[in-house]
Amino acid sequence: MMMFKYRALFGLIGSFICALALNQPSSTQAAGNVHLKLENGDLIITGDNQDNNIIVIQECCQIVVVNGCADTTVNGSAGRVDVEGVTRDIIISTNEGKDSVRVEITPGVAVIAHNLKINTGGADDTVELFGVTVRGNTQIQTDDGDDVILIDGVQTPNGYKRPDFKGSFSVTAGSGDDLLEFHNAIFRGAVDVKMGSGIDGVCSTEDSEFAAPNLAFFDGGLPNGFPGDGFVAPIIELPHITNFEDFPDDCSYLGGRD
Ligand SMILES: [Ca+2]
Ligand SMILES: [Ca+2]
Ligand SMILES: [Ca+2]
Ligand SMILES: [Ca+2]
Repeated sequence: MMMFKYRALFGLIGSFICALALNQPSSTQAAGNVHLKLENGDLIITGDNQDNNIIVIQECCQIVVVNGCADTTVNGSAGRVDVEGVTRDIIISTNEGKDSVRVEITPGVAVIAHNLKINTGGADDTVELFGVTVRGNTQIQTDDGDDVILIDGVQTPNGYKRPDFKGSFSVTAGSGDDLLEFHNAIFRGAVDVKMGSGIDGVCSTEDSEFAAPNLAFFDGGLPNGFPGDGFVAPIIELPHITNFEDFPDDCSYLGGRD
């Protein structure tokens, strides 16, 4: 149940409201600094070893906005920085600390131009992708810690906007009890999800589309005994779902969470 409540609270786009990271105790303040660099059309966003909390918004054309949330600064200052000339990848590395990264786009006018790469490093991190369209490949890596990856569509003034991954899509969740929850997404290329060690969960409610189901791989990883990794409502036609032992009805039982 927690996941559904969470989505209802934060599934709004363009609000510039900074989310509290799901994994962080409410007493913990996000902090630290992220540094931005534009290199050959790639926007490179690099966090430090503190708990970074950012929202990255692909706006019209070649503009990407990076918002620092809570006490996280961007290039040393509070608030937002607009980067112009992002013609290729968005590459986010937040390093150690309990990081929270949300990526959105401005519906109707914006597409992430090329690849989206996110690496949140060790500790318990949260990654959210809301209503994004990625023209290239999407790579999410969360390393150690109990990480949460949430992907969903958003309501916009022009209707519902689904996440749309036009290239390949991969998740490497690493050790720890991780959760990947995705809804209403369109996966047009290969999908490679590796949840790693720990009691992990994958939650989908059969509302996503896979254009190439034979190229979609979901691997729960270790452990192989009870209770094992869980997958809620795996889409019937996906033939490559391995190392999942538990198929509960409700996402709230996944990822070692109650
Ligand atoms: Ca960090
Ligand atoms: Ca992590
Ligand atoms: Ca794991
Ligand atoms: Ca596992």
